[in-house]
Amino acid sequence: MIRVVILISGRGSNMASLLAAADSGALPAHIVGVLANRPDASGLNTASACGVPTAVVDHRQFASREEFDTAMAAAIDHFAPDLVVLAGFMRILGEAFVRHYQGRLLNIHPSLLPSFPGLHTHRRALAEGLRIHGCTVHFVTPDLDHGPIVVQAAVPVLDGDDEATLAARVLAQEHRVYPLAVRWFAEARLRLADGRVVFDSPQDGAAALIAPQAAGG
Ligand code: NHR
Ligand code: GAR
Repeated sequence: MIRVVILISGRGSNMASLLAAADSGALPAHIVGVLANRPDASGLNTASACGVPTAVVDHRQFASREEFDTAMAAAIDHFAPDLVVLAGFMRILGEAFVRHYQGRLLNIHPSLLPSFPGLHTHRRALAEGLRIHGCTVHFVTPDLDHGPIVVQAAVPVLDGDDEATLAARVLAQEHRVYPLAVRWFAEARLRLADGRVVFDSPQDGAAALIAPQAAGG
């Protein structure tokens, strides 16, 4: 089984979905550690309650981004992971860090990339009057939210949606696709080669999920 480290900044519901998948046997991976850049990240308590070791590397304790990145990488490498998973992790990572984990660093982003890289994606989707929104799992590259795409899930934007209702609809799909992507990686069906995503067995379109409720109306 591959060793996985999860990086969080807050609630950690995506982390919890991965822990649940690993616990149930649906995800053949050993989640060996959860790291946060904020001591108050509530997901740390969830991880501890599941018996997963945790650590905090508080970005405010470092004079520069590079020093934070170096300390975070040391804390990660202590767990000797095969895969590092960003799950609601809110610090931009530098080129040296990203290069160190090239091909074994995944992120989940709450938009259908390449639309809306960066922050406040649900607010921006509503402001643009989008009808279809969603989430993307991608390999992390130095170019923020522009790494090679692994899987996306789409949801409708409904009349009357606000940021909270739309975020919740997208989050439900995040909890489907992230365990799926990590499982493909764990089963060596997914890898990065020459900067491109390669599936070693055909995914039969499974890397494009349309939420069931999209069919209604
Ligand atoms: N780092 C690199 N190099 N490449 C990516 O693709 C990354 C990354 C680090 C994080 C997650 C990303 C997201 O999914 C991610 C992808 C934080 C910010 C941000 O602006 C933007 C995108 C993402 C994460 N962070 C502020 C910063 O100054 C801090 C914001 C805060 O603390 O609330 O780092 O959306
Ligand atoms: C998720 O929606 C995730 O996609 C998003 O934050 C939320 C974290 O929720 N990530 C980003 O915005 C990264 N900048 P969680 O902590 O409950 O998994």
